[in-house]
Amino acid sequence: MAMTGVLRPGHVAVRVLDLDEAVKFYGDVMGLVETGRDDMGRVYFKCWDEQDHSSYIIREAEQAGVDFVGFKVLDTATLDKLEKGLNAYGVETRRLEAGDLLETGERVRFTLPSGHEFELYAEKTKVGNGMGLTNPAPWYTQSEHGIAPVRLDHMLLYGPDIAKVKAIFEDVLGFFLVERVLAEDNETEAGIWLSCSHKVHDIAFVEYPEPGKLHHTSFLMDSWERVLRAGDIMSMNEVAVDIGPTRHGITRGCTIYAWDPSGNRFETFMGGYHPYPDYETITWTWDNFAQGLDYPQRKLHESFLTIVS
Ligand code: M3P
Ligand code: FE
Repeated sequence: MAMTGVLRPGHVAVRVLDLDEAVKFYGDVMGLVETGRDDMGRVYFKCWDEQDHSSYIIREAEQAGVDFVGFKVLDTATLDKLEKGLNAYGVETRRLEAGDLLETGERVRFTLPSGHEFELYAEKTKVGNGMGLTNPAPWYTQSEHGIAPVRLDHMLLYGPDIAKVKAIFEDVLGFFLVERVLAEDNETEAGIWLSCSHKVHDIAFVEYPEPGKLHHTSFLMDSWERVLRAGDIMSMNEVAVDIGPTRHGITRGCTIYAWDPSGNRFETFMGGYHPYPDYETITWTWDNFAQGLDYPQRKLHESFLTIVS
């Protein structure tokens, strides 16, 4: 697919209850690379194979959860065009100045009907993946440190009015609907999986009465063995695991879900398939949702469906 508009999830800013504990967890257990700290007390991380400065940003707060999600767009002309498109669609935006987020250009911020703060940006300093651009090695020490996901993959957000959220993503931001889960009425969408790329999803939403909630941030692993190794590392470090290792019916992703020490759920994920924008949407009916959630066990895990941060 020729990718010319919104490229990918670029960063997510998450609140943690104890910064030192979180820095240890994300640095040593998750194996993310710390790339900076700012005067607002935020700590910046990236996954080992990411080229841009940062993708996972934490700050200490009274409550866990997500502050904002940022998607990278192709260039500043695209940023301007998408901002105009949002405004014409009735979505109010504001600009956050370059440098407000370390090594990141101007951001166009808006609030989704689901209550999430969402932003687009075109520029972030490229720091490289540590292996250079000439005759690079396939991996290096950082790729073996801790769980060591390859990159930030997607996030699942819970909030109200996902039909309106879907309209913004489809009509203005150029995403397409890859999969959906229907509610008990077999008509209303209870969950939507949206892609702006060749990935099986770049972001997903589940209908939920409370606005602005985080279900999970997902990190890409490059093999099923690496997902199992992530599970080993979780156990060695007494990380609270929610479900898995297993496979979703939805997206066919292979996965483990666990919580960081503050109660923010994360996913170590691999697999799925590679949809094109002309693919037709796959639908999961309510009576089959247990398979959608956990294909081998066919189980509606209570904790997975009810706990958000
Ligand atoms: C994923 C995924 C639900 C399924 C979630 C699926 C909420 O997180 O990565 O495909 O049932
Ligand atoms: Fe996921």
